[in-house]
Amino acid sequence: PKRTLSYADRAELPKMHPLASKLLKIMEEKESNLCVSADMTSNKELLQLAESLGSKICMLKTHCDILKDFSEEFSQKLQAVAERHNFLIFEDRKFADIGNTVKHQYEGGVFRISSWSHIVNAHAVPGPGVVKGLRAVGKPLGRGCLLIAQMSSQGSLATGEYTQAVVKMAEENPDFVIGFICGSKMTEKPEFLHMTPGVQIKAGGDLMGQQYTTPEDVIYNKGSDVIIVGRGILEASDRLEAAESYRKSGWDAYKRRLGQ
Ligand code: 6AU
Repeated sequence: PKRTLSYADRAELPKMHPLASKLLKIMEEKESNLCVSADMTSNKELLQLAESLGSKICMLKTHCDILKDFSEEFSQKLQAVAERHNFLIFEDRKFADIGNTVKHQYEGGVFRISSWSHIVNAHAVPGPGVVKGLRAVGKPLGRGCLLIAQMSSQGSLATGEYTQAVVKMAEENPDFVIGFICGSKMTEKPEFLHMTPGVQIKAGGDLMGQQYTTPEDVIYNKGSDVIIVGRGILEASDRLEAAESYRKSGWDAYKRRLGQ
């Protein structure tokens, strides 16, 4: 077992970011470390998915720029579903520009991401200015950010020294950076959350470089905290049944990690 503290214990740590603490409490309460990647292309489909899987997940991840009919009304409805089912919203925007530009991309434009998404992610490639820009918008709203320390895709350049520099950037900005997108545990500091995409019940990949590992491997062997699952659930004939099966696998692996 790579981590001995429970999600509930970590939620109470004095230096824990309030948003990360909220997520950990949701995870414990719903017995779910599952984030569904809702990669849908219409508002209606996405809202239906959020409604039907809401009870199984701690977080719902969106790509708002693949929705053909995104609207403010949609984002309000999504927030209402998230409140009703008690999950957080994570817009997978992968910001990667200078501080001043990401500030505008986060706050404004058509999507007004900061107004509805609890969590966003960013590449660290521009340097700490990217965090500064996002923080200027997100911190007053109680939002949080994940830095992309590693990627699940084949041939990813986010490795080695780059990954280590991302971890350092997160540790230097704990008032806004709440964790990582990564394949395995990046830091011993229990305040940081580790979220891992590229998860399916069977290891493998797709035709465009995505690589999959299992919930058990991610949570038990690699010491990550949250599994992010898209097509493993979206392409199942019964999505609810698939979501329950990922929830259970992720939770069983977590219990095993705790030695229970
Ligand atoms: O389960 P899938 O392969 O259908 O979907 C995985 C989801 C997609 C990707 O955009 C995203 O996870 N993702 C990310 C994230 C979350 O930042 C990083 C990464 O390295 N790999 C990855 O697949 O919506």
